Amino acid sequence: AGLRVGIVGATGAVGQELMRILPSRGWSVAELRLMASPASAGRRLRFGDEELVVEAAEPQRLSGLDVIFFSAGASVSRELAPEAVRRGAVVIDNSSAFRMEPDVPLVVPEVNMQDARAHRGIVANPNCSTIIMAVALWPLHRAARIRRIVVSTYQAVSGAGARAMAELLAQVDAERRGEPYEPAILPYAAGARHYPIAFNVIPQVDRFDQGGYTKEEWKMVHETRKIFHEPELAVTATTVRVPVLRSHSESINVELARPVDVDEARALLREAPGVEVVDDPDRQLYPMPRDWSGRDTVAVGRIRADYSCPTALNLWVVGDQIRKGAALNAVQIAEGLFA
Ligand code: 11C
Repeated sequence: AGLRVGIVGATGAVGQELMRILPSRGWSVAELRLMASPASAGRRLRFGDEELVVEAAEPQRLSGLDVIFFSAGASVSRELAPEAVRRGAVVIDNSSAFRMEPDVPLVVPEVNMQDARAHRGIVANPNCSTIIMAVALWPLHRAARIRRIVVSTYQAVSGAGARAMAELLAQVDAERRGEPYEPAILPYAAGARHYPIAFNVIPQVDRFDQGGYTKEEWKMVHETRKIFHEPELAVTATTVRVPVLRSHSESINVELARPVDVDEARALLREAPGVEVVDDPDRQLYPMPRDWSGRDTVAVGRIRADYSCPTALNLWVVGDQIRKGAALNAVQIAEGLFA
């Protein structure tokens, strides 16, 4: 018999991706229960040959399931994930609600799957920008210990959800028609100000937090330290939203404990699980978000010596934020637990 699976947030971008990924990876699903906000209850969604009705996420609907993927925001997870655990399910939580709780594992399977096995009901899925960076940097850390990471992101609107993707397309249409429009979602929906993302770049992802950094920037610092088991690791981030529909890109400068030349870095990354090297300047080959959408791996290119520092490298890293940055990573965690 297969697993009884729940998805809370089934109508969102990540929920929809989960529904595509599960059958494509050969999951045998005995039951799939789709849940979302009351506003989405009653919607019908296809899963393989079946049409399933979305139900409102409520405590009693969390019973009788083996694994529940939560992707409906931190407040829903805070309210319902502990309830799901009490009712016997393992929760893979895509929100930020529990990531930094000491007794909740924060897991990128290529890096620290062993942490997931010590769970007490909830396993947290990291932030998308963090996952993409962690997959690419872990092989370098294992081989030559990272001393410091300086990262700038180029994040697709998909990170802000399906509504932000629709907003970018609508703004491009309005711009072409020369019509006025009111931005409503980016940089973050609850914010006091919203800016156009069409033909623009917004140096703010999520709300501002301590020290003039955004929450997204702090997530890249704290989550990377937890996943790598390196509580003192030096990480500094600038996170930026760009008018790309899907897949995040990151420019990373990484300082190591010993010199690693470009050939060694390429070899380490080529052998690493979940990584693909696309790096041939002579043929103008490097990863781009358009090419990497829908793919499972994290791509690394533009691997260069940093001539300003003998132990540092520059990398360009691209990953599908909805897939490896969210839904696929969650599914891989579940596979590691239930295989
Ligand atoms: C973005 N990284 O691109 C964010 C979305 O903590 O799971 C994911 C937020 C999170 O806007």
